[in-house]
Amino acid sequence: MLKGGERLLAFDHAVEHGPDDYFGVDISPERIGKIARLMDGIICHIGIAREVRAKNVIVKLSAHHGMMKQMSQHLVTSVREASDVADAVAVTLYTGTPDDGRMLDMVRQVKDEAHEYGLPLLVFAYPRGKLKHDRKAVLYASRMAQEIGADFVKTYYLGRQSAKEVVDYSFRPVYFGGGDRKPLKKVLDEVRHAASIGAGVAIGRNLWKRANAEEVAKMIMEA
Ligand code: FBP
Repeated sequence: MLKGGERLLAFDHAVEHGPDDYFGVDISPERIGKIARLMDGIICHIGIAREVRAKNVIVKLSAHHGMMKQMSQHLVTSVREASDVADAVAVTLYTGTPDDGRMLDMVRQVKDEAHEYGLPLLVFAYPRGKLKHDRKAVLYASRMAQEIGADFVKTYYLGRQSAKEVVDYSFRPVYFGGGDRKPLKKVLDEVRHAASIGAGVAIGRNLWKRANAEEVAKMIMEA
């Protein structure tokens, strides 16, 4: 059961980003599952969720894919379908996009159904467009997600000051994403900092893209 503060593997990139992210990397469910089991759990889409076992399986119900013209997320999995394998469900809300009103409707629908099934809802609160990596936009999105009923929120780590602000203004557990490939020392520093302010992490590319991902997973768990 998710409590907050966990160190999770994020693996939705084969949907959200596409081959540019994973070409040449072993993303078999066997390898992804192995990495997830070294962590506190995994956030992934239903296809992978059916193939892996982990302490916490958080099924992402909404998707955007790299060939879509519009920055929007659409429901691709129902709560009922996810409930066979999920410990929690997740949707992404892209704030500041032309379609964000519809994504708010999606949050309402999913939240209602998830709670009927006794599943907590994690909202990826992600500003998009010019404000994608703007401190105030990240703070706004993550606080708003909680006020509209998210049980957990995940957003961008934009440095120590921003992360602290996000947590200070939160009344639900926060997870920070890992972001694009960066030096391992930086990843571990961010994990430590997140933990020091009571937040968890959900790390994707900085973990599964590394040839020594299993070793890195252990380092992240021990950091
Ligand atoms: P990363 O650690 O690879 O950034 O993964 C975390 C994550 O939240 C993924 O779940 C998601 O696909 C990605 O970040 C979103 O990143 P971006 O904003 O670059 O599309």
